[in-house]
Amino acid sequence: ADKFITIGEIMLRLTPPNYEKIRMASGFEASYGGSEANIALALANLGVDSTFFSVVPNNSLGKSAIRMLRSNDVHCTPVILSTPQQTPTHRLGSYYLETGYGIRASKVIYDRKNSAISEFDFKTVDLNELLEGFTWLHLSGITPALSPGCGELILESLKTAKEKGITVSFDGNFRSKLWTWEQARDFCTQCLPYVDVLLGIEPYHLWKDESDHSKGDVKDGVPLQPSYEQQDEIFRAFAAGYPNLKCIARHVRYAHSGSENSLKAFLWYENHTFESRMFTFNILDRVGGGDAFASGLIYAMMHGYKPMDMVNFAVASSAIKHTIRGDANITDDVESIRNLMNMNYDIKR
Ligand code: KDG
Repeated sequence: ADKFITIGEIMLRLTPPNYEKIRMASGFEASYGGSEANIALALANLGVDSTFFSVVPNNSLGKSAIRMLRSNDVHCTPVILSTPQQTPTHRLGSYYLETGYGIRASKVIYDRKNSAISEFDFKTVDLNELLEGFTWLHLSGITPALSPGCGELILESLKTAKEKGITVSFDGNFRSKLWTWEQARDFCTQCLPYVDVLLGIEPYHLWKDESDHSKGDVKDGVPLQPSYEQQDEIFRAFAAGYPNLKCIARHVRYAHSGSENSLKAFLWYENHTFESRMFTFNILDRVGGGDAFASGLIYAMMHGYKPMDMVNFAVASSAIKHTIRGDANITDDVESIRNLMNMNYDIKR
C-alpha cells in the first residue's frame, strides 16, 4: 500500500461567522489551513497512510494545529516543534478569510511573515531519513515562496525523492501575495524535471506575464476555459519538454453567478487528454477546492483508477469540498465521492 508524505505550512485560519465581513466581525471562528496540510487531511480521511512534515512553534498554537491533524489520522511524527532559539519570532502563521457570498468575492489576509517554518534552518534535517519508506511525496509552489530556506527544502526534497524512486506530485499554486509571478515561474521551472504528476501550473504556461491573468475574465473563456482541442494542444506542447511527466491535470472553473459555479477538468495521461464531466454546485466555502482536486487525483492514481475515473473522481472531490466549511475535504466515505463522480444522487437507506 502507498505511504504518502507532504511538506508545507499549516496556519491558523480565522473566519468571521455567517458570511460577515471582517469590518463587522465581533468574533472569528478558528480552524486550520494550508494547502499541503489540506491534502494530508483529505487523504487520511479517505484511509490513505498520510504523513505531514512541517515546523510549528512549541506553544499552544503550534500544538493545537498538530493535534487537529492527528485527530484526523494524519501522522505528524516528523513535525518539528521548534524552540524560540530555532525560530526567533516563534509564530504559527495565520490567515483571515472573509467568506464571500453570492456576487461578493472572498478575501484573504495573510499574517504569516516570519512563521516558524520560514525561520527554521533545514540544514539540520536529513531528507534521506525523512523520506525513507514513503512511496509518494506531494509539494506545492506555496512553501518555496515563504523563505529562501523553504525554497531549498523543497528543491532538495524533490531531488532526494527522485533518487529514492518516490512518486512526486507538485501543485504550482501561485500566490501573488507571497512572491512575484516571475519568481514563481522560475522556481517552478526548476522543480519540473523531478515531477511525475503536475497540477496548477496553468499560470506559468498560459500567461505571458502576471498582468495577463488579471485581465483574464473567466467568462472570456479561451484559453482560460479551453475547448478539448485547445487543452490537448497545450498539454501536448508542454509535455514534449518534460518526458518525465506521467500526468498533468488542470481544473477549470466556470462561474455562472455569485455562488453558483461549475467545475470540470482535463487530464493528460499516457499521451492522451481526458475531459471530465462538468459539475455544478453552490459554494459554501471555496478555499481548498484545488487541494481537494489534488487529493482526489492522488487517491485515484494510488488506487489504479482508469484515466476517466481519475479525472472525474478528482473533480467530484473538489466539488464536494466547496460544500464543506473549512479548508480541507473532510470526507471519510469514498463512496460519497464515487457516487457524485457517477452523478448518482440517490440517498442510500
Ligand atoms: O489552497 C488552499 C490554501 O490556499 C489555504 O489552505 C491557505 O495554504 C494556504 C495559502 O497559502 O494560501
